Amino acid sequence: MDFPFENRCFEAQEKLSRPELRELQAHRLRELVGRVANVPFYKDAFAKAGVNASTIRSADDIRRLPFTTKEDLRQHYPLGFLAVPREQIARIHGSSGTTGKPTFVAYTTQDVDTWASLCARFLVAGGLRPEHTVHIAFGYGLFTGGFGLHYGVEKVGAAVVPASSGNTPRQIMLIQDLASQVLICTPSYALTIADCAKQKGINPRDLPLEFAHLGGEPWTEDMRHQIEKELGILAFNNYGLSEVIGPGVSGECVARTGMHIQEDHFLVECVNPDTLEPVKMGERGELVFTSLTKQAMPIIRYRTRDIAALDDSPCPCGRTTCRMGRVVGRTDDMLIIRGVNVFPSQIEEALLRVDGTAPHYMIEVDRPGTLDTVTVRVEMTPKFFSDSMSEMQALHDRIDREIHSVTGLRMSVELVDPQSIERFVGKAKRVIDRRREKGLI
Ligand code: DLL
Repeated sequence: MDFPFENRCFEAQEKLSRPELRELQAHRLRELVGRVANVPFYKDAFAKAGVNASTIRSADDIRRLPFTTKEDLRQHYPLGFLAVPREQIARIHGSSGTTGKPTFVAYTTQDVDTWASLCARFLVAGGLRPEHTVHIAFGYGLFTGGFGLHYGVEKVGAAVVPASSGNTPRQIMLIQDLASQVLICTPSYALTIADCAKQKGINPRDLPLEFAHLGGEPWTEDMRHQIEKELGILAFNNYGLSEVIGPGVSGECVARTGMHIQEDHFLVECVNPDTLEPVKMGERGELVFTSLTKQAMPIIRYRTRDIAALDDSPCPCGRTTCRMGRVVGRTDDMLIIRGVNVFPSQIEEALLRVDGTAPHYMIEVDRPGTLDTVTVRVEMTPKFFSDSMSEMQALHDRIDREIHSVTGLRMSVELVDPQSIERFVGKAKRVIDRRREKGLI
């Protein structure tokens, strides 16, 4: 499908020459180091490393600065990383911690405005125009997805339908009745919408949607094809995390060859998570971001735990910013099964290669004796479900082979009824690790 918009809408800072960009980054980094000098964590860390604003001469000097981890943020709960007086805070969001308390992030009025502009930028890069109506099905709350994208869409001048999450049948009614052309949510929720439409007897391809900006969780290229086929749309990927700003860190342009990182605001590094040394351009590593322009709670060298590769080759769209590939997993999501490293996304990739399965699955890892076991429960599509036993066995064997070829491991595959795996309105949860519950890892 051809993208229906020309792609000439970008800001000058998205196409700086590399030396110009590095100079701007150096300047902003120097200012940043000065601005956070009174944050207790950075004050101590800078003193230990013997750095201050005057020692920052180039963007490469980032490597002399300390890393910041989620644990550091937890230790300074709730707002110990604040770099401005409390009265300057205009907004507080929180990251979706799976356990315990959230990690809070604060914004000044100017931060909120910068954030909106960054979201607007990637939305425009992926085709959003003022004449569109945009359905946002991200939760509005502490999570940065809803409000972040909301203000971005407003900045572009398009109409927002702030549907928030939940009640999928009602979401479908809103999309139909308000004729939204653009959908904003997680990739898994886009599929839930397609599923629910089918159950209501509506062909999801007949919905008015033309394209979607999806993010907030890992997904595969096969999942993109599935979403595009089911809903008859183009699906764009965008990435971000609360600690750095929220959505707006990077997003795909119409060329869809990786997500352009908004490098005038974020300095990116890709490091080996064990040695913390930079990996070669194009190699996968852990992404590390420094927020160069945030005022309320800037962060230096934040270790995201997200594994992806960077790509600095020219993009046909004309933007000169470096792109990041899909996040293949998180260092803390990586399963070590009988000594082999496996990301849930590899299992998803294998499942989506097999016709007859739906992209709804759950991975359960256990260690009943001394060996790890993995059970992959995967939904069959309704058509396959009604077919003969021998066809089901063949389907089972195909999945088994694909998983083995992608991961190198044998896993036990269970085909389950259509609609029997839980659907998620926010981020999908795909893994249950009983070993963790039993205190074995
Ligand atoms: O998920 C921010 C966001 C909202 C981004 C909406 C895009 C759209 P957190 O809740 O802090 O913030 O979770 C951040 O989600 O470290 C990644 O592991 C994951 N993530 C976000 N976007 C993507 C993506 C928001 N496009 C964490 N692909 C990050 C893969 C993603 N993983």
